[in-house]
Amino acid sequence: MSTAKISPSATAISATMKHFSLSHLPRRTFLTTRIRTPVICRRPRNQAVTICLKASEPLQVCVKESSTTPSKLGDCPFTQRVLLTLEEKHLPYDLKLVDLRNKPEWFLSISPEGKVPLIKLDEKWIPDSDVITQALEEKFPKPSLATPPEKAAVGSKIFSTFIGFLKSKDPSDGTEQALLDQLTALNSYLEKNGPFINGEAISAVDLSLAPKLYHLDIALGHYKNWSIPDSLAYVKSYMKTIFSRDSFTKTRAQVQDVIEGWRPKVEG
Ligand SMILES: N[C@@H](CCC(=O)N[C@@H](CS)C(=O)NCC(=O)O)C(=O)O
Repeated sequence: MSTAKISPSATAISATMKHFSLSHLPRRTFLTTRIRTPVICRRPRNQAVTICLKASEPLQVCVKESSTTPSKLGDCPFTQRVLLTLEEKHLPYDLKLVDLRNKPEWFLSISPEGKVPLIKLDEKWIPDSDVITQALEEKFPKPSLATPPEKAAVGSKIFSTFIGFLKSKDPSDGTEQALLDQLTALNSYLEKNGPFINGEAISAVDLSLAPKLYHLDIALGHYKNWSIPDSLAYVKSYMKTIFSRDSFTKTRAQVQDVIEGWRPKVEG
């Protein structure tokens, strides 16, 4: 089992300090202290809420190992969604890289379905990015990444229509148009409500959609020489904004991994 220690990026740390008003601490105190998870300690009624620091071990996350570069993160968009959530919430974590082509016994014993991502919370291994991100939101509510329920399905058909088009061998079967329809709907939505799906702030629905758009961009570019039309300027700008965040650059798969990861679907 390979393990990679990950701490939140410098920006994330400084955002944490700002968010929890810790910037008054002497710089040396913060830098020589292990990254800690801030928790809110509630005082009795009518008194101010205070912030205290509680030492916390990094969270353990099982992720796909790269198929092209040993000991590197692989290309799973569901895993990236979980890692993005950890980064945006400034939570430290350790990666446990799993070779999914040759699943080890220790992994199968904690993941009956044999799938990543998997996270250890309160001594229990939890599978599925939907469940994991919901559990993280409940356990670590600040900063909030909650998406209002009425916006949670925005863009939700893009991934399946992308796969349909990617696998298609018949240019006139309507799969390209189906994808374009979904991207056009997202473009109109972002034009009215953006820059993020929930408006000014990034939220869980963006962290789910962005890794899928990243895969779409690379895989369709490589296998079909296709790119999102320039006319969908709000989608393009949305992707650019999210792809350039520290959380995204730190957790994204390598381009070659994405290409190799989709090869069986294209050739199969
Ligand atoms: N619904 C799951 C899907 C997870 C998933 O499909 N993971 C893939 C990697 S991207 C996997 O572990 N595949 C291994 C296998 O099916 O053997 C989630 O949201 O976490």
